Amino acid sequence: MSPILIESIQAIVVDLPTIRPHKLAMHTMQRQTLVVIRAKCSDGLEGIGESTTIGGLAYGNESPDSIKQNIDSHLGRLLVGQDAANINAAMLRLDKAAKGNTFAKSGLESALLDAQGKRLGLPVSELLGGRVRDRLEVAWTLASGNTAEDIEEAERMLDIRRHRIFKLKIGAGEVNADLKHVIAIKQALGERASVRVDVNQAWDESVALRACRILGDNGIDLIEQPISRINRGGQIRLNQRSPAPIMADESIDSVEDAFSLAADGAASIFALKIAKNGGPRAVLRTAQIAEAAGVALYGGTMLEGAIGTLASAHAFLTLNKLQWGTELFGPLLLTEEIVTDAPVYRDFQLEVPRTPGLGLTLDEERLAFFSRK
Ligand code: MUC
Ligand code: MG
Repeated sequence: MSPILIESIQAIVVDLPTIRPHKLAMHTMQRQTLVVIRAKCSDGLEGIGESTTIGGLAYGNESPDSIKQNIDSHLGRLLVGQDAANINAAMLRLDKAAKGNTFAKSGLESALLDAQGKRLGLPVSELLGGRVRDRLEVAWTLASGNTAEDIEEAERMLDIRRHRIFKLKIGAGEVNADLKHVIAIKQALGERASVRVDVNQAWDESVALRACRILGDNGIDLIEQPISRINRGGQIRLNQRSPAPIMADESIDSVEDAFSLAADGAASIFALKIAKNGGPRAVLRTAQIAEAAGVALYGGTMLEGAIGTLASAHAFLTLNKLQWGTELFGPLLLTEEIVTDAPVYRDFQLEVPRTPGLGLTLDEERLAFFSRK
């Protein structure tokens, strides 16, 4: 039987409005830009994937424009004519020809998995070995930048039973003001919620040592990426001294980074992101390293829309342990959808479909409307 071939790869830049500005240490998002991948195959099936980052080049070293350019000029061409059903061979071909580019590779890997799932009539979670859960706990990020507004938003989320874990984005402001903001929110919510912070590398070690102690002593459950990803010695010392656990996010730019962080004891929790490892299969390699090293896991996001969110979710469903839940709330930050059925959030959890592939269908009209011309 002749193999089913990949016939074309398309990368489409899509700009979508958000429910409010989303304030991070390095950037304030006024909208979100997705790169949607379409992989057409010779059996008539199409796989969809997503390669999304935050704030152009503010977050990492790929931007929506560079992702599209590199897929159009290099990565897509390498895949055309290849066996669509052999995802190992396809991704190996990309890895041999292109260093890094994990965001672009993640969208491509997701699209190939979606197509293969549709072909075999299996959800992507089953292609990845099988799910051990059907739903995922989902945190919400409070990032309006205003304490009273954030408390109001958290209360609303608790009332409607959508979230009971809150992540606060800090680091842009003066440290004492940030600490006051976080502690006020924790005091307002008390034991009804888990409150965590993400500093997005904004502090140096001297600030972080004091701040982590204060946060831990005030009931903050987790501290994400307090200092630069480059300062490995500082990360190790903080991991030993902070009363609240330290999570690595930006420090993991590849599966190899995960290994060296684990070997050095530089974090006790890893944020798993398909975009930073090169896809749903690649992120599971980082998870396996963590599990072997006794590092706990959290299902992270790059604030992807429905496609990237479900590609992540299918992978996270297969993990033995996901001690810290997930933050797969990206679609809830957007006011518009480009798929026909939005992901379902209920009772603090995301429900992941059991339909073939990722379980999503593009809404062609909405996609055309929001695509960058
Ligand atoms: C990050 O650094 O974790 C994830 C949730 C959120 O609000 O921002 C992202 C990025
Ligand atoms: Mg983070």
